[in-house]
Amino acid sequence: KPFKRILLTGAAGGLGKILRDRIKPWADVVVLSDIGDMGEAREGEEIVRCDLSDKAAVISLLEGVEAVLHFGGISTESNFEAIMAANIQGTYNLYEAAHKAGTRRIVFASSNHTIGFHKVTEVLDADSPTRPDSMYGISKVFGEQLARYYFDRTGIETVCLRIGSSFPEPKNPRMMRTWLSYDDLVEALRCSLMAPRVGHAILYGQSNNEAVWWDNSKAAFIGFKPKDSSEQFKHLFPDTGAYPEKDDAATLYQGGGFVNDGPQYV
Ligand code: NAI
Ligand code: 15L
Repeated sequence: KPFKRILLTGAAGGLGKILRDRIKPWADVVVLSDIGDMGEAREGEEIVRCDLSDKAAVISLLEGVEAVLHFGGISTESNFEAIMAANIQGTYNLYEAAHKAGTRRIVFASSNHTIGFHKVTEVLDADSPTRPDSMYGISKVFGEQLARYYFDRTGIETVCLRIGSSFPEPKNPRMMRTWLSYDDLVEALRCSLMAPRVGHAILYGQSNNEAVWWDNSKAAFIGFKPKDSSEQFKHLFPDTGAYPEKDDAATLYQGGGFVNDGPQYV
């Protein structure tokens, strides 16, 4: 197997549950971690209940870990204090612990909400300016920048995977653009872990959908070629011919409803 020991944070979450079995072929031991219940450890697994905001616990969690899939944290908009503990303090703890442990590579589950306030008429690439649409999105921008800093200072490599919408199927017309199938998610992670050099990279996590907002050509060295397409779900969202209201923020911006979530500023 390519690795002796890898760590999946957020293992009790929606994506963590899917990834748990799919990443097993990549390591002799997969360490699964979350604050939530992960059930019993199966063969080749170790389970460590750990709050990412607890620095001492995260330092011992990383011991001997060669690579990390960092999926733990708050995954939608919330209050800043909660996001600060789980996503900002938590991701800092992870990088500091990875540095101490000699971990070589991290795949950071970043999000399209780092760029959610770009309009749906724009096409973005890895160098487009961030434009977060929420405190949640801001925490992911922090994670991406932290990863860049740790690469420049310590050489830990990170692929920041800006996941679109990774669910069994798209739930609305927006997700026809942003959908990332579970198979393509696993392939993006495999490529991100196995590519010989990744440095600090930004990779958009989207399937091979018909209409897309994100161009991955600047991350071609990772070799990610999505195979699925949201077209198979086209029948779920028939075109009514009606145009969205011109002031409907959720259809004007790539972040969709996130641009309206949370506190309103007047
Ligand atoms: P989820 O909310 O189902 O899973 C997140 C997990 O992190 C949960 O099991 C939760 O208990 C754990 N967690 C939260 N705070 C923690 C803390 N302080 N310490 C330890 N664990 C903690 O979310 P999902 O959908 O599985 O997403 C996983 C990751 O991927 C998240 O980081 C999310 O931001 C990111 N992502 C997911 C997308 C999707 O379409 N599912 C899209 C973009 C990003
Ligand atoms: C995310 O970042 C969230 O974690 C996920 O629950 C979805 O809302 C997704 O973005 C999305 O934009 O569809």
